Amino acid sequence: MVTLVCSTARMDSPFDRAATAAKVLNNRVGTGSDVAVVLGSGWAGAAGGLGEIVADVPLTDLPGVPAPTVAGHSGRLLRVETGSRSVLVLGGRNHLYEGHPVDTVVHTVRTVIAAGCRTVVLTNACGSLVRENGPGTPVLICDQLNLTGRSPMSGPEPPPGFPGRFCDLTDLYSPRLRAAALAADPSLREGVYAGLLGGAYETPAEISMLRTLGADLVGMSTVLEAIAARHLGAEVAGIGLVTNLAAGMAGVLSHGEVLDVARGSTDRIVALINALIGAP
Ligand code: 8IG
Repeated sequence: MVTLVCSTARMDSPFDRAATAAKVLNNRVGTGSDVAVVLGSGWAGAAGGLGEIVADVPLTDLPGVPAPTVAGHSGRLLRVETGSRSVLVLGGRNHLYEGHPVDTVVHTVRTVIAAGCRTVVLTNACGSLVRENGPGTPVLICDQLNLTGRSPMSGPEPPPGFPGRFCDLTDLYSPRLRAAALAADPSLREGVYAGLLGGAYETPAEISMLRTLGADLVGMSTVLEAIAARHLGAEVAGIGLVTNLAAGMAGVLSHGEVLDVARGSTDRIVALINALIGAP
């Protein structure tokens, strides 16, 4: 009886669910991918610029991935060959504000790492607290404030064979990858990304608070995926594409404008992703 309970708990671990999804992934698109790129709202146009698309399946074909509910995500999982790297491009993500638990939010990132990816590039659309970094500016994420009140390292201790939960986040965003991006695009700005639960955008008072806390960018994604990826030993990079100045700094915020701005910046962000993944 006791054994049965334990083995059920073991099977139920989010890490095991990711391993199961990784087997399905490798069956569908082939093994040997080295890099995963998660595309945020409005970034879908970047996928084709990375290389030759050799596989294209719905993200929801992976067990445990719920359908995305947010406009601006393709919902596709692509395998792209750049010449030097084999890249999994995730055209969408699941957010806390959609009502998903933290393990669901980080499931695709854990899955691509279980499938063999050692580098994870997280992209998003976000607000900027820095007036000089206006709409259309990509900002390299150098560090983060996880203000979601959640962590992918909460819950039962990771099962045997996985690192313990108390992972070091000193170099969460890889200094090596940041240097590569800055070498390729010396005018690139860096910033601290504050990740909130979201749903609604912030109030101006909340933006003042976030500025005091050291935030340069604000959004509703990325921070949990970054922690989950680093915990599993991946090298992590992040790029926030500013689509609006944060609340109280300009007019009112609308998701439609967000998507328009993102589409206009495709070439620069494709070049940035290529620099991060070491592609020609
Ligand atoms: I795009 O101003 C985008 N996403 N929290 N605040 C938050 N998320 C965002 C914002 C913003 N803009």
